[in-house]
Amino acid sequence: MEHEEILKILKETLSEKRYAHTLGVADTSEKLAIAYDFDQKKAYLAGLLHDCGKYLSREDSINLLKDRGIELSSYEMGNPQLLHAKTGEILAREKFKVNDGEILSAIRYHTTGHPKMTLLEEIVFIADYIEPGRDKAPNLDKLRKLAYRDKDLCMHYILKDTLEYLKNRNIAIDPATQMTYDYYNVHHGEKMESKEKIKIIYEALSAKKSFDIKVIDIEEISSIADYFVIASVSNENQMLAAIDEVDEKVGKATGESPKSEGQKNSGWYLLDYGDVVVHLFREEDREFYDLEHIWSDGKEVEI
Ligand code: DGI
Ligand code: FE
Ligand code: FE
Repeated sequence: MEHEEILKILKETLSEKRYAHTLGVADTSEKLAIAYDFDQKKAYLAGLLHDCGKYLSREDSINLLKDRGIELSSYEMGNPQLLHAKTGEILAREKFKVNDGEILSAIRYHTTGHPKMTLLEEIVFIADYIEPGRDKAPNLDKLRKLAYRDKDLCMHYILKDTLEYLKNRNIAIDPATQMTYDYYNVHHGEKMESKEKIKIIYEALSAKKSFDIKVIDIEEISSIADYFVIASVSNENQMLAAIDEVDEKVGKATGESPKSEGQKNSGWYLLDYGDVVVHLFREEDREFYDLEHIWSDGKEVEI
């Protein structure tokens, strides 16, 4: 369905306030998509439709969901707020003719989230919270900036504030929301640990004259590791010194020893810490293997 037609239907069915919010979420989703290298059109459409189920009454929502054979938890039965995510998915598919599974699940999970969300689900979830029309939540100024810098930390804070809000008002917390918070809490913690480790590696490499040090976040695109650290050395001595220094400093800080691959006297040596993999190259080999190019879908991290 064309955007114009979607906008027309949304304008007719949603309240004026909800419609303005919808445009804000679509717009913010598009901006976040640019920041995180995601399909902007898809993000815009997901944002546009995320609350399309909102106009249905509690009764109509329950009937629609029952009719489509969708089970409802006691939390959903007790909190009409929670129903519009699932009805939204149905309406997006049936009324607005969306058949993109990524968009549909972004709508479905936009209220509670779930552990390990997809990038589009995170984009819509964050946009829903920070779009310009929102003014009630605490920390909005901070979150509006953070969203573009560190989405995982932003997810963590949004969920934390949401849980706090629900607790203060004695509103039942859906286990899905709690599980989402728990996931981002740990996940963010793990990322912090990786970043600490990367700092130590960076310092060790610099101290031994390695150069052109690059850190690439490959978490979204590979299960090999979360980060690659790539560095160049000029000769075999520098290679040996860099390997020893990284091994020693990380070992001291975390107690870990890396799995290693490659010959120390060759042009490519690898220290694998699981979450972080360090690639040491002689200059000419770095050019030859061109890892940066192969992993160019990853995001470069500034140290
Ligand atoms: O539809 P919006 O207002 O734009 O935003 P939303 O879909 O995130 O819904 C927000 C509402 O949902 C807000 O009042 C808090 C509520 N909510 C989020 N998680 C839970 C929840 N309500 C309950 N009962 N339990 C939850 O876990
Ligand atoms: Fe919503
Ligand atoms: Fe919303």
